[in-house]
Amino acid sequence: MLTVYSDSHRLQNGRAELIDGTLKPCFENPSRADMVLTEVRARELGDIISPRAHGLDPILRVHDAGYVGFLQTAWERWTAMGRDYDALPKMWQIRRLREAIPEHVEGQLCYYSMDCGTPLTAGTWPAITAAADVALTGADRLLMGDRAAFALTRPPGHHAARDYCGGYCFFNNAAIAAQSLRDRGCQRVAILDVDYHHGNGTQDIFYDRSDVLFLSIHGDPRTEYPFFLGFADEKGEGAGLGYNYNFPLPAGASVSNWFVALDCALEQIDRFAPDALVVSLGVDTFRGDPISKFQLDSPDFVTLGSRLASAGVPTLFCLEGGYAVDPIGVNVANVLAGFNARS
Ligand code: OKP
Ligand code: ZN
Repeated sequence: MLTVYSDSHRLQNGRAELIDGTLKPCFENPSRADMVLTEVRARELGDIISPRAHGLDPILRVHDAGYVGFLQTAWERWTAMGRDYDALPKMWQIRRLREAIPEHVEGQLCYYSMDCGTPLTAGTWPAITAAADVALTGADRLLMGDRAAFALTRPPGHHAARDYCGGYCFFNNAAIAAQSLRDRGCQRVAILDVDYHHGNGTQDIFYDRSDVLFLSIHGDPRTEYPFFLGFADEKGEGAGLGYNYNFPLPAGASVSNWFVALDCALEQIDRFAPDALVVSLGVDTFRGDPISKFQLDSPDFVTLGSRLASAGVPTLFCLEGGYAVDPIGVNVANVLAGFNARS
């Protein structure tokens, strides 16, 4: 399986996030991608190529133009005010506050953010456009007939919705790739999100559509981030009713229960008979993950890859979470190797 990788991920390098009441180094940092790339190389899983630039059009198919424009100009506007530190929002347009988009860059930062853990930095724009290109170049390969491709996307994307960032995500790489596959000939695309956290952004983007099936297995939002979405009764709306599946599992759920949920998801994917499958591949389901509470062990990721291959659908993997940095490379490579062995 081919890997698409860009060094530009390094440009997203936030300084700190608020953890347990104090500022700590960001969990979502460049070393994550370094570990994954090193392991993919060592295991000789396939060629590693650079992305091709696809421009903003495929991003604008998924994201709001005002939001994209904000991300493109925010750092320049932020620093023009004499601020040389990471931009983080400190309030939200919550109930009964005015809905108008503020003019001030700080107001806009608040308006377009879901949380305060997603630092907008000097290099955010080049990093997130490169990540979208990584995903889109992976999609190119499926359209060329490849059985599968791995888009080593960083920062991740699945919490980013049409018009907001959050959960370390700015552009929804998986959604951009899925939409691009639709626009270039695939009739039906399924997105399976196996990250520990619910893919609220991806769900939001495709919620009213029947051409993109979204399924997510994740920690129950009654106790886990992102708290406000990811419940089992969210089934889609309008034409999309019946094309959204959430499999929330209690924090601490066993590995066997996790794989039961995976089988349920695969059954729905089989029924949907997609032309392509996009996997939002978070490996923060690992038992040693510092911010998550599932129990998968490294060999379980081989099983995951193998089961995904059994769907028999051209598959694009997009990297999402995974914060146990030392084993992240092994865990991701295990998924890809398990897939390769079965396909
Ligand atoms: C991103 B992805 C930490 C709060 C949690 C957000 C988690 C984002 C996860 N005190 N911070 O889905 O892996
Ligand atoms: Zn996650």
